[in-house]
Amino acid sequence: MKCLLLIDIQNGFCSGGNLAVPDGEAVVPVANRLMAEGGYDLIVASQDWHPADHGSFASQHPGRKPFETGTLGGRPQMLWPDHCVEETADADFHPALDTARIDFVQRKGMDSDVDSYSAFRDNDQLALTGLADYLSAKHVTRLDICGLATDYCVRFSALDAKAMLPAVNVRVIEDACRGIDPAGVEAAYDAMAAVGIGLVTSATVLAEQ
Ligand code: VGL
Ligand code: ZN
Repeated sequence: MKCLLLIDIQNGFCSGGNLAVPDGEAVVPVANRLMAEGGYDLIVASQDWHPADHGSFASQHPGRKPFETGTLGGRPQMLWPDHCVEETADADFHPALDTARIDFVQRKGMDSDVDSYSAFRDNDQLALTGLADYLSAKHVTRLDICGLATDYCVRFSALDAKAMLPAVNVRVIEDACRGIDPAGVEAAYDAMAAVGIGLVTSATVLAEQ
């Protein structure tokens, strides 16, 4: 079973969103083409889905500003602008994303007391979302990952996929990802390569058909 995992292709991470990733919406047509022509048996999308008082928001830390480092649950935490608040337009998938092709949506980040970059588990690695069990039950053997943001949720989702599903061939589709910080993107790709996550382009994936 070949699965495509789309990470957080939401309004909040695209132009006009509360935590806009530079050029974030550029991943939408690539993701749509991959869903339509990539030969996937299963398509899963993650959705950052925070309560309005989420502890990763700078607004919850008096005197602190977005993009400063604070603490959450005793761990260093990048403080973000309020983003992807549940049931708001910021948390919706980008309107041009072909959501009719998505088989399963994995929400994450609902616990105010811990952030969850990965679609598989919280940043403290305690609570699991259940996505690893879901993919195992579907007998997924190849997992291709793309979306937003390369240096946060794509990075930690890919690393967790590799760690939690050791039998699965995990790849990241680079031209279907965009990141927040160029140095962070480079570090993310280095960390992925170091554990054997394949880096491919959508052209390579489409040519496999
Ligand atoms: C993300 C920061 C905070 C992401 C989510 O989707 O990469 N980044 N929440
Ligand atoms: Zn978030």
